[in-house]
Amino acid sequence: MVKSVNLAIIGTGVVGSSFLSQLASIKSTNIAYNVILIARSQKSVISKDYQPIDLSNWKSTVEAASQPNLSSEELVSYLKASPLPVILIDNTSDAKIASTYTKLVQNGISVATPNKKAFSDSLASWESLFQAASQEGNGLVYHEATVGAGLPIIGTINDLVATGDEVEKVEGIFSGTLSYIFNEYSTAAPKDVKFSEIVTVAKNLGYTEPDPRDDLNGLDVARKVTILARLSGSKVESPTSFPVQSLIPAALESVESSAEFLEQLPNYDHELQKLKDDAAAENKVLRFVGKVDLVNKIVSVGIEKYGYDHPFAALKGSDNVISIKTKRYRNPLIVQGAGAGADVTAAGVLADAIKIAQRV
Ligand code: NHO
Repeated sequence: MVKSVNLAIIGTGVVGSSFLSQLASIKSTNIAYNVILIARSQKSVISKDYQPIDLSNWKSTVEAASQPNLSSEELVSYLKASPLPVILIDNTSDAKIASTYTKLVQNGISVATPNKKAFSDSLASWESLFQAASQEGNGLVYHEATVGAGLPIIGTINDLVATGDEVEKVEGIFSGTLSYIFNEYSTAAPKDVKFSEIVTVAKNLGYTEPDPRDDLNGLDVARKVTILARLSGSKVESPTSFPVQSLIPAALESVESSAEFLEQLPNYDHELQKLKDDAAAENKVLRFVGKVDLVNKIVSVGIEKYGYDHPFAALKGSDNVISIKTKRYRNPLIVQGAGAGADVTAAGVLADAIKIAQRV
């Protein structure tokens, strides 16, 4: 008999749309994935009798969504009454949805998500979520795509820890945007290019957030580092509880529009230029990295220098790279590849949903 699970999908934006396309073409012989709810920002398609929603024309189905979105309480009770095991797929960055995970999990509903909010806010909410997920009969929680999109980072660290290895140091480039900017800005072969020029190119290519300051402030990297630190055994309180270097010149923090910010950024190019020139004098490049040093108990996010022969110096495009040093891996284990983009992120979420479906 084919096993069946029900999926409730929240968010149909960049990642959510790619997730639905991948799900609609999935070739599974032993598990049927029935979608019972799809929620957009205001309206939902909800299968009241838990019969599968037809995904063959999912775009028009989603566009025609007419039911008001369920409140958190209504969502929990609707999913709890499902006759089949349920997985909630949260493809939003909504803190409110993230704050319902513990309740969902306590009611036997599993969660797969790229939404970093629930994993990088207070340590207390992380602990209560995973405490709930460890109880027999409760839902499971998978969040591979919260760091490095579809790259096997979180599953790898979880496996290392579960098999008794001890993580000593995690270090990496976790922002696709900042990876691109520094890979173009600071290179082994001399390149006469200004920081502000690269930021503008990245923005025009669509690599940055609508306001590039949301990439340059380092907070997205700090959230990812918080998650990795906690998985590795460090009780980091929050993404603001350790030093995070912002690449936004202090004077431009309160500039109103992103256009005005980009216009004024060239006035501050000399600040990073000096760092870049100093690094080049030592045969090194600059990279924007997150670090968790469990031996010396240091967590940080900011610019570091790496020799031309270091794996971080050879990075291309917007790739992510992570180096994990453990008791067993004296030479660090390195994972590298595309760490941003709709398809790889959605694939990370779908792979998590498949893993959950195999376990429930
Ligand atoms: P969108 O396109 O804004 O889509 C979110 C949708 O959810 C919107 O349509 C919004 O209306 C809807 N929504 C919000 N609240 C809702 C609610 N309560 N009910 C129903 N619908 C609601 O965002 P994305 O890009 O699709 O992102 C979705 C999630 O994936 C976010 O949590 C994001 O942080 C995460 N994520 C995205 C990416 C990416 O490539 N787009 C990545 C990782 C995680 O690998 C990526 C990455 O890290 C990129 C990063 N900028 C980098 O490294 O440089």
